[in-house]
Amino acid sequence: MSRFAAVDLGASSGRVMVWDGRTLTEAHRFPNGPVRTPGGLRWDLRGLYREVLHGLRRAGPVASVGVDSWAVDYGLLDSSGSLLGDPVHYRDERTGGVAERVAAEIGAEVLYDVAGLQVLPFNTVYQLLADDLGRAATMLLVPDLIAYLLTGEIGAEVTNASTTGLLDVRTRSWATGLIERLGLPARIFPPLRRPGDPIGPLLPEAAAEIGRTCRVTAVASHDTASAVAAVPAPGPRFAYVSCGTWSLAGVELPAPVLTEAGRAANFTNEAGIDGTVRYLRNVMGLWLLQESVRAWPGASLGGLLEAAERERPFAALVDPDAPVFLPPGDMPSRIATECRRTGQEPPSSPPAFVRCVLESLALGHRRAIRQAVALSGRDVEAVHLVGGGSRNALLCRLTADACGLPVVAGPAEATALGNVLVQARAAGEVAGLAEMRALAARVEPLRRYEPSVDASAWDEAEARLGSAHKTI
Ligand code: ADP
Ligand code: LRH
Repeated sequence: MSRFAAVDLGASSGRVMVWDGRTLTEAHRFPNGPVRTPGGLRWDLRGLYREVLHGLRRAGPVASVGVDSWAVDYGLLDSSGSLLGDPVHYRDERTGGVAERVAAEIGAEVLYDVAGLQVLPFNTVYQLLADDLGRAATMLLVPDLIAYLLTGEIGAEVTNASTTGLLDVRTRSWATGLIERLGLPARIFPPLRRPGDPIGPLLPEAAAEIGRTCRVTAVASHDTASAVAAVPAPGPRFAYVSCGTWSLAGVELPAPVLTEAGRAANFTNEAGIDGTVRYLRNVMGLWLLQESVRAWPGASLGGLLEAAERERPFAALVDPDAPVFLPPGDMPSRIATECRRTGQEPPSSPPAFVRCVLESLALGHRRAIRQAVALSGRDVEAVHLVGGGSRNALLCRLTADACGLPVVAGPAEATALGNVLVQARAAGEVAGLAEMRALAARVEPLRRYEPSVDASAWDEAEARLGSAHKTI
């Protein structure tokens, strides 16, 4: 068995992981997050690239490396191939009002009918419309940008391209008609590549930094697509929550669902591997917890979660998807304001805030999964919760109770696993998606949480939250 490396850039941390055919080992982990600059909220691309090189140096010899990251964000290259500034962070405010303007001018249903994408204010299409593209020759999504720095090759991997809002969901090619209609320059959209396609060998400069060479292979470069590829489900009757900075909750389907009901519920049809569709909704995710913890100097996540276990259930609930939670900033005070606005006493201590966040998130998971099932007709018997959130036992238990379904937790590094398994498959060392999933089921012990028998408390909690909230 060859060794394969995954470069997996999450919104809160990046890592380089190595797969040897049986185990996944961490070679390097580093923090990631937004940087406030005079030019807006941005990602430190050069810093990230430096960490990637360092991680690949530590990874030792590998046959191939694949790169995945969070979706939607991009860098622009000029005609000489130089980067025009650091990528803008999707939580930057520059897209305020753009989605509404496009909906008024063209019609949200026109975009949905072509791309099948949920409306999130930061979808690439809205970012591009808010950007200055005058000097841009090429738009590269973040993983494609890292692959470009490593190899000099230009391309757009299709799973992540599906998060732009500009990929035709039926043909999986750039939606040229829509691009033209929106007045975006067709020249900036590079040729598409698919998971498993070879990208190229390392550039000599990159190989010198790493101390050896290898090839770079396209993977499912949208981190959520890689995570779903590594959901350790034995058959098709599963829902998933890919739970990290965001919770991506939904089902895997053989074809898109482009109904008006799905659009109204803001469900997305993102591209998965092998022509599958990730029919899901974004739930605000552990961002709510990360940003809360950031506001409490000296607090430890482990201690807070333990204390949250003992807090009174359902003391306060917020809609996790309220747009007010999207930007960075003081999260506890925003949660408290939301509680007051909805006639509830705000939590009075950090553990009480954590309890409020986790119960609210579990309700968000319930709402998304139940809607995914109803809108797609897919019958599910368990929820697979993968990603860093699978290490949060309280969240897993609350999600099982809220959904009324067993939760199977793990792997925590599903994204990196999906990344390396696609490379192993491209190298002919793994047979197909079913074998990938069987391997994913064996990398760490999976934890199973059975739902409590009495779901009435969650029905009441959902009724309390109401359905009239405006969500992201
Ligand atoms: P991303 O890829 O979006 O950066 P991850 O999948 O790495 O996110 O998940 C990060 C989140 O996982 C953290 O914000 C934290 O809430 C949760 N997490 C990670 N490790 C643990 C742990 N040991 N216990 C509880 N939660 C954890
Ligand atoms: C998760 C994720 C998600 C996107 C968001 C921007 O990391 O890729 O699927 O919606 O980041």
